[in-house]
Amino acid sequence: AGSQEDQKFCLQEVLDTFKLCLSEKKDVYLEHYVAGWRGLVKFLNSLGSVFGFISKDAVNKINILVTYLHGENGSQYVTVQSMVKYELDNELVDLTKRGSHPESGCRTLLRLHRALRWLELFLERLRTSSEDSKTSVMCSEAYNESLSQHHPWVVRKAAGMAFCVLPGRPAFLEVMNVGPPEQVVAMLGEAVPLISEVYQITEELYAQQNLLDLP
Ligand code: 1PZ
Repeated sequence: AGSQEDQKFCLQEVLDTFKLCLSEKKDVYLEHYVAGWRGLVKFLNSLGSVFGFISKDAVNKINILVTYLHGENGSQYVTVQSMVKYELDNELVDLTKRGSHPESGCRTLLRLHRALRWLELFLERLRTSSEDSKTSVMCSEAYNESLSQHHPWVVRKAAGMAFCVLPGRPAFLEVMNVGPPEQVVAMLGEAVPLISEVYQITEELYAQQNLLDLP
């Protein structure tokens, strides 16, 4: 029963984990990347059970990556860069169609990576929006500009329905547990560039290795 408190989302926490993501050489630590996602899932769950099908998929992908990270080859999974190199060198990735490695770290992370772009676009809209803006509109605009391109019609339809029940902007900012709206906006001003940097670094790595369309 006490788990409700433990589950409480705090934007600061997510911001902190994304800050920890980048090494000095700008490698992305998988441990913190995954922790950032865990925080986001907590937030999603606090918005209600309509989002269950989304958070379930995210949790499933987080768990796949954590299993690699804590597995016998865990040392190869410390950063996204080392994961990509290890999996490619050892032919552990299905490159063109699904085969013997349907749950590679590379393809699993790619799904979260695409969702991170949605998050960046959405949070930037939220940050710059006026008090009476609709979160559902910001959310679906961000989705249509990013993640939706990778989703089949049924998923787009279900996502669109879920967006409709998002709380209004004031309630939404409240759930972030940061304080008054101005403070949330300030924190978003810090969070969005960080998320964007992590996204860009991963995007460039995947582009270089031709991994952006992994099945
Ligand atoms: C605040 C409102 C939250 C809206 C979240 C917007 C994203 C909508 C995504 C809908 C995903 C639906 C369920 C899963 C679909 C999967 O098919 C795909 C592809 O994976 P594959 O089938 O190839 O294994 N999964 C994804 O695209 C990953 C989606 C992760 C979404 C995480 C959202 C976290 C939200 C944080 C909120 C602040």
